[in-house]
Amino acid sequence: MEDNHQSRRKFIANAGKATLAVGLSQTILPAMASRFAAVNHTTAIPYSQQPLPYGYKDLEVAIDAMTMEIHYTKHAATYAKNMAEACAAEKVDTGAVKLEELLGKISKYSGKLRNNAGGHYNHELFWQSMTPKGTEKPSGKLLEDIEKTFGSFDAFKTKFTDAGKSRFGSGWAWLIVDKDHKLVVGSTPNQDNPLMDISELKGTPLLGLDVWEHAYYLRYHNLRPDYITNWWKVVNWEVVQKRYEGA
Ligand code: MN3
Repeated sequence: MEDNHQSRRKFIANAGKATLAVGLSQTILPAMASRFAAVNHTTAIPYSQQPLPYGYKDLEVAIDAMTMEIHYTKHAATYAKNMAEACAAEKVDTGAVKLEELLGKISKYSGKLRNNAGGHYNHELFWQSMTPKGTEKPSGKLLEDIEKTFGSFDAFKTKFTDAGKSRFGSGWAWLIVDKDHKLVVGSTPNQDNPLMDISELKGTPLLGLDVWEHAYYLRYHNLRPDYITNWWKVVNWEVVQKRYEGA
């Protein structure tokens, strides 16, 4: 079982490298790319929308297939497209400046770039942070530090859930590592995020939750707290742990 898992991971990693190397992701390998997307969770998020690492219906325990499809193909795709337009118009050299660096000096750019680069980054992080094989909690150093910082894992969950519930209007709830390498829970409005120089909450995102109505309205209607409660079932703690190790 473990061997299968290992070799599948290796295959996924290699398939991803090959796909990137020859640029086939948009041409002859779309099905493969969407099923075996290679995601290096500790490196930068690219400027283009990446294939989902699961199918639209695979997170049904928390998010319905139609919401996933519309969210990914319409909302998130539009952020990526508008970000590209704004980068071109504002002469951002996307080959030289990482998306994370751009967000760090976003106050120098337009509102269009702020909203759409934020939207793109946030959604890419969000898709990676979920899995059909969600585990109840992380392990190792991350779990230890969460317990140390917030008192217990349940206390952390409550704090994060409250951050999402109480974010007025649209926005995101976050678990981040701040500049002193402390774990912090908070939220940001609209498509802002903790990498932005204009953000009150500042640090490296480990886990982000989209609390815009488009993320849950079809199934949960006005019941944002129910959406958050179910969302915990699909959190990819393995990915969050890797981000923590790399932060
Ligand atoms: Mn969204």
